[in-house]
Amino acid sequence: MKESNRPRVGIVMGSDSDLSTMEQAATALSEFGVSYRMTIASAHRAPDRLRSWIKEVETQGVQVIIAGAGGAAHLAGVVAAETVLPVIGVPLDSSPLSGWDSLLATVQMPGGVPVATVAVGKAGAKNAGILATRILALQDDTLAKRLVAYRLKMSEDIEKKAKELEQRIGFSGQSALKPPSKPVG
Ligand code: RP5
Repeated sequence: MKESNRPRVGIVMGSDSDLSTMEQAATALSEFGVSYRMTIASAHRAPDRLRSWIKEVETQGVQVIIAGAGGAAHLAGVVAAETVLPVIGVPLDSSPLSGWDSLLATVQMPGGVPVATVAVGKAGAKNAGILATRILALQDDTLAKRLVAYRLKMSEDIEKKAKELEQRIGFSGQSALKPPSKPVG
């Protein structure tokens, strides 16, 4: 495999129904220019496939694995049991319990088998991509610079939105943010 084609992050999810959420992780990685490989490999429905995918991406040079699953979400934990690469777990809100089940299943790992668990759902998937980039940036100055620029842009965006809001309301200051007073009667 050509060096430029080597994936640096592996993304795995338990089902194709997780894709619309896990795409957020892929988008974040793409924005920072981080190459990845993405697949579906359930811990429960296809454990052999999961095991061989982990071996494959390890051989390809992947340095961080992001695993997202919903319900009885053992995916990230099983990945962490099969590799010594850092594993980021994304609990998905795909079940009738709205992600409480996957949050607890992903975060409550036994000592010795760490999974860095991010927020439930889309924000978690996005943060998983950013966190993976931060891990890679420890040994990659270009990525570190992109992360600094990203953080700066976030705060500039807030500044811009605050100014727009203050202008729309007509004046700036604390009172602009007060809720309207209750109607009488
Ligand atoms: C989990 O079960 C998957 O990660 C998914 O979030 C959930 C439902 O899967 P499907 O029944 O939609 O395939 O293993």
